[in-house]
Amino acid sequence: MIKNKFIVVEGLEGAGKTHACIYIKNILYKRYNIKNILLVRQPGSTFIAEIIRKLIKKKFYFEHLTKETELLLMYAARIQLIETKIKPALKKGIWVISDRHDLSSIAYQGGGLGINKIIINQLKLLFLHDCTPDLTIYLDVCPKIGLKRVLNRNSLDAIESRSLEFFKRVRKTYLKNIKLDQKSIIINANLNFNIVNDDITKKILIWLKKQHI
Ligand code: Z5A
Repeated sequence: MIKNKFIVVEGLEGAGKTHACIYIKNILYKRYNIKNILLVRQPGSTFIAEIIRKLIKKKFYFEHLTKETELLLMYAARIQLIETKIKPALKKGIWVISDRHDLSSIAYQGGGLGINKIIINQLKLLFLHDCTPDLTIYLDVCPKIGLKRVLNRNSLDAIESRSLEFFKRVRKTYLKNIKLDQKSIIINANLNFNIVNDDITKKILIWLKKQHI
């Protein structure tokens, strides 16, 4: 019997995560006939977590959202999603593909906003327990390219409007952490869709083979 997995896709905005999640779902379905797949995004994917998502993305001109509040809101949304959807799905043998997970908090609130890593790791220890991904796919895009893609799509939200320096720190933190993670794959997401897709296909097929799937 094929054991279901928890796959996470990470990267800066405009890296192509949303597209990659759907693409990976199709690989699992078309090549392995895996139909039970839950696609989720963070923050979001439950009624309450989607409300938190709206709050985080909104620009407030009359009050400043502190970095600690932002971190705790991200975690609140994450815990809500894990407890109500991800864990129950994994228990039932359903595959889960998540657009972002806790590495986003390390990269954005840790690297980007400068919150001490010890605090973020404490939250991880307290609330995530064994809910760690079997595989993290990091789509590496340089901030200028990623933001340009997002700008072409719509106006920027509260986080997307931060400085280029902020996103450079986020990327640096991503790369530092992902290189230490044995269960990860790095994709060069600066290239065009076809090349990115081919790289994802090649690397995920190798990984699936190693999992005896
Ligand atoms: N956040 C956080 O700070 N801490 C946390 O713990 C968590 C999240 C969990 C979520 O907003 C925000 O929350 C995010 C981080 C923060 N904020 N920022 N900034 P979101 O979900 O709206 O943002 P996102 O996760 O970055 O999604 P995105 O902007 O939609 O990016 P994406 O999913 O990686 O890309 P996409 O939707 O697949 O593609 C974006 C556009 O680029 C689209 O028009 C594509 O056609 C184009 N694209 C993608 N790849 C390519 C290539 N290879 N070539 C050409 N064009 C491309």
